[in-house]
Amino acid sequence: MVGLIVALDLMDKSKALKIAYEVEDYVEMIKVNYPLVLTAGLEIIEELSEVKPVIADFKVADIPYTSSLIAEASFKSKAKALICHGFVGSDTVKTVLDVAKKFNGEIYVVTELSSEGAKEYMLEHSNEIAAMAKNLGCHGIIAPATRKSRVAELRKIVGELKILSPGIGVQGGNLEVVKYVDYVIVGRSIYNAENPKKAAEEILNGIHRIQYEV
Ligand code: BMP
Repeated sequence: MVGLIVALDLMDKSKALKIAYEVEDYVEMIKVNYPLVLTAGLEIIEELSEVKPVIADFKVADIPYTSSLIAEASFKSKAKALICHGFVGSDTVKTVLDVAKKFNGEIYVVTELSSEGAKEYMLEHSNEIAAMAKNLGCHGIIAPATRKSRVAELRKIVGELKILSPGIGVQGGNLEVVKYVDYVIVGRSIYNAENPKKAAEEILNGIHRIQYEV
């Protein structure tokens, strides 16, 4: 069954915690990124972990040594998973994966961003990045809901690896992508909604409707 991940890109710790508890029945995981961690501190990961497993979306993109420290800090803070860029190459990805293994954690690799700029440089190597993530034994990839046909292609490359797909709603992607993915990541359409709980419920219902369409 395709699951929903809420992205809490908020700059207000109490609002982030409030929304996390409101949507907990509808989401499988919570994704945090720099906006929240830079304002609320790394401890927010542990606090949100009380609600659901947390993915630290730090889009790691550094030399292996520095990346290993970022991974270590993330997993020590109780992150279940860490997102790493793939364009940096296999040495960095392998290094963070080795750290993840020590903590029983997971690594998800960005193939191509959901934004337009990805077409300038990332798209050209996205298939190779996906293959690298699979060959190294990563847990999955991040692939753009804004380009459904690309996600279909990436699915063929990664096989059983998990695909987490952002870009639905404000970025213009739609739920049709659920045919190729394991999770959709949704931020603003949930946390900016008048009723985040209802928004999450509606998105999850939409996911199930499309998933079970014949
Ligand atoms: P929103 O639904 O508000 O557009 O949020 C999408 C989330 O997914 C953001 O946290 C963003 O950083 C992340 N994301 C993305 O949008 N596209 C990508 O290619 C990779 C991401 O991690």
